[in-house]
Amino acid sequence: ANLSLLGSALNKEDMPYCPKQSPLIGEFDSSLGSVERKNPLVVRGGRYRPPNCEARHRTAIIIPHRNREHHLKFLLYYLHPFLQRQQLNYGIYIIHQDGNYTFNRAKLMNVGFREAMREEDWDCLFFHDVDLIPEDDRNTYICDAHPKHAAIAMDKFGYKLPYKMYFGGVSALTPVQYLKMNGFPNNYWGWGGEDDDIGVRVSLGGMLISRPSLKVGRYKMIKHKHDKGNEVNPKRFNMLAKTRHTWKEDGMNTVEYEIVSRDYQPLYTNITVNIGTEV
Ligand code: BGN
Repeated sequence: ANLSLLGSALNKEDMPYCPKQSPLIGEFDSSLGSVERKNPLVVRGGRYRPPNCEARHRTAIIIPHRNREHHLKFLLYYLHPFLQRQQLNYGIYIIHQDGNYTFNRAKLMNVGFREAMREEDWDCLFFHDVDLIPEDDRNTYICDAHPKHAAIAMDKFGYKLPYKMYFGGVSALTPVQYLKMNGFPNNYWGWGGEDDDIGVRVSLGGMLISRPSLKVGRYKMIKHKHDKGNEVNPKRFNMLAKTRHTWKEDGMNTVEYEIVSRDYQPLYTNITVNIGTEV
């Protein structure tokens, strides 16, 4: 044993110096082409199923999006291998808001729900911000008995929940849970409040919030400036105060939109939608 130790020590000293310039620099490449090459089992539309076993879970990832291509590339770079390590049957949907009118995250989620369920009998939907990267493989992208808030520990909040009712960032619901709370609100235009409304709907629908542990539900947020076209919504306080009266009249049962295009990219299904404007 001593001899072999000695041998390996000698070997180490025998090794040549690494080149002055590492040839590996530049290998980190989050371009879509490179992510495609790294994930050869992902098929058209950003779909995957484990090659050697029948997946126990079918999860759709719904990502509302506009003008954040740079974030999207990073998310796909991390998310595809992450989901494959979890042996899921999954699909990634990017719901792209057409035009320049104020962004509406929650309504885009409603669109994503309907359009994804039209294609496949998903048993769980993950509603995912484009700028959040999961840090822990044990944060499994499957649904629970209650609506799940997955992004419990984000770096921008010091890896803690910012407040008890916080439901933003990444959440997961089964189709039954989603419809029980009439989906998400359609009339939060601009930044803020819609996630709190969704949190209130969970309890109005007679459900609880389930969460992973602080250790596991960790996310890194890609830093960015405030988006143009997603101005802070000054009506959010008033709207939030009325959720208990409005949730049954506004949600999945009233969502109206027009699909502009649907194309099956190698790494995701891209749905561009006209969701109209505030009335
Ligand atoms: C809250 C926002 C959320 C946002 C979190 C974290 C509101 C409603 C007014 C009570 N809620 O304050 O939408 O996700 O901060 O940034 O603005």
